[in-house]
Amino acid sequence: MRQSTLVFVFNPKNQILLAMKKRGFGKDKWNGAGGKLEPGETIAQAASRELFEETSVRIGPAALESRGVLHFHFDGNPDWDQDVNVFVSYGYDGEFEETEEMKPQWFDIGDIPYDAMWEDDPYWLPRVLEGESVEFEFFFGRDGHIEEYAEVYGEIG
Ligand code: 6U4
Repeated sequence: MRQSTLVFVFNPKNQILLAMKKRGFGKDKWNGAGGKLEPGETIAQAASRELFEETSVRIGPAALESRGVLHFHFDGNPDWDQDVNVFVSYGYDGEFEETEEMKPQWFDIGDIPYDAMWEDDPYWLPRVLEGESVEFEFFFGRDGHIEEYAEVYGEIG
């Protein structure tokens, strides 16, 4: 399946950086930064590059902690199917800036705008916030809502 990335950065005030997607897939949703891999990249390199392109902050691939993978299936749109590799980072240098693609903003951990995020996020993001690694399968129906989901148990790298 197509590999994609998603990065959540935290600041010393224990706030999470979310960004409003301004165009394309997931438009008008708050989410971490991320996107597809380019040829020759590792997953962590793609995560680092997408974070920079979307928020103007550079966090090197080695400073991104892997927190699992989410397998998404979209009924009727198999070209949207993707394995989203989740990363977190607790350190960064510089200022997050709005870009063509995303508008970043800090949120208190207790104030995450789940209503304006992907419908799957409440299933796994709280677990990532607790320090866990997660693996799930999500099946979205043609109406854009989750039809079925399952946690995948096993070794997570
Ligand atoms: P390009 O072609 O670069 O403009 P890009 O903006 O990179 O596309 P895409 O499709 O590569 O978008 O990445 C989609 C982003 O949305 C990735 O960070 C993964 C994330 N994502 C996809 N489905 C998701 C879902 N169901 N829940 C979620 N994040 C999801 O929380």
